[in-house]
Amino acid sequence: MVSIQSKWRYLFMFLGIQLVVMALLSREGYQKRVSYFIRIFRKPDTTGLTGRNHTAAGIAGGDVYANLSHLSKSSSHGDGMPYCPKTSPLIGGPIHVSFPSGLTLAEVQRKNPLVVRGGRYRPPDCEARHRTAIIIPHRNREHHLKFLLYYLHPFLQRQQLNYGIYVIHQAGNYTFNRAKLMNVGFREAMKEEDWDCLFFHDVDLIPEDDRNTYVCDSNPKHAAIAMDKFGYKLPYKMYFGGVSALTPLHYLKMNGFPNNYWGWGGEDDDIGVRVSLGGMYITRPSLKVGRYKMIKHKLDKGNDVNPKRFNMLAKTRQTWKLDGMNTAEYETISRQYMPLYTNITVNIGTEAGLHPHPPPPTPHAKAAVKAPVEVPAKGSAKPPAKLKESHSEKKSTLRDR
Ligand code: UDH
Ligand code: NGS
Repeated sequence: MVSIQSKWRYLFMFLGIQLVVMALLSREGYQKRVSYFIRIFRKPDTTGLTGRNHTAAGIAGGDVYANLSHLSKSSSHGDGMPYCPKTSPLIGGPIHVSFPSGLTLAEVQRKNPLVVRGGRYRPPDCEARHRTAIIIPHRNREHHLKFLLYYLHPFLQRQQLNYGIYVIHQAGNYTFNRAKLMNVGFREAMKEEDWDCLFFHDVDLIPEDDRNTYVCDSNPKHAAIAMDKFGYKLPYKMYFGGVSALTPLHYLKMNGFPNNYWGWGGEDDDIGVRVSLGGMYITRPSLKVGRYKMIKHKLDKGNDVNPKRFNMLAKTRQTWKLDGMNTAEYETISRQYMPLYTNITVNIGTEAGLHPHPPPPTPHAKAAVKAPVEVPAKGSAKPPAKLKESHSEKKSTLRDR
């Protein structure tokens, strides 16, 4: 019969072996699995002092800047660097997202010392396996942009990506056009670098889990599958809004995005339809990982609901080859390499085109033209109000607030 004493001995021996196995696994690089077991035995932290917190759905979130402090500027970027591991060891899972007042772009810059001019980054200690461009359509959302940059930079660094952030800023006050700005972003980003993946990213969506990797799949990916505003569920099966990821090949196969959705709504559904018209299908991360918090806001001035969107959507099958990347016309007003992003300000025109013809003169105006008038002095005539040359537009670029 086995005595109680020897039972304890066997139990201690068993636990000892477990510890040795865990130590060995940890040395071999299985830290994630080991830390999973450790977490099971550890009591949950309730103090909140470690930067952990609980989101509305009860998932613990860590500080997005944890894991990054050891990366230093001094690490050299040589030719013979090894590739980064397939799964980044810096990934930590759920991220705590909040929007404290008083955050400045200068503070975001200070917290991201390895980000260089134009919002570009490469891991300092290994050769990135992926090159990802983030394209953000933008107008009058500087406050949201600041928060997105605060979270996105460390999020992408934890994924050991070679990345660049592009803000595509619509000039003027004419109705907003999200999808056309994405076409601009695609073309302008690809001019600069051979990106292998492009993330089309609303400015007000903050990712809440860094296992949602900003890397492309073999088919177009809808990353924002679980938003807080939809109760962390997909609102409908074909939803393709918020954040999506395409390779340049995917983008070209579907002729990019439509240029003719002016105002709110429908353009993301059109893009979703284009995916299947281009012979592809939508992939998604899991609901657990593809989580986003939206910065609350109302519908913007200059982005009224588009009443034509349902009629247009009904015709995507007929229009997708005639309107898209192949017909995207715009004028680049400025390209600024800011410390945390590249800002591209563009004139995308209106439904009537880039330089719509002036309306025909009214009978009253015709009469005025016929009447003999005094000839203005040389040089006093006003130049046409072309956005490209407009000084005020140049001034409307983003600044630290
Ligand atoms: N955006 C701007 N400025 C604008 C409008 C839109 O930067 O003036 C960009 C921004 O990146 C934003 C994205 O376009 O995240 C999408 O626009 P949105 O946030 O207005 O769209 P969303 O559907 O929110 O997320 C709409 C709020 C209420 C709509 C109710 C309609 N029934
Ligand atoms: C659909 C819109 C999409 C929009 C989605 C979510 O109805 O553009 O709602 O909207 N499609 C049409 O209007 C045809 S949201 O709840 O974010 O305001 O993205």
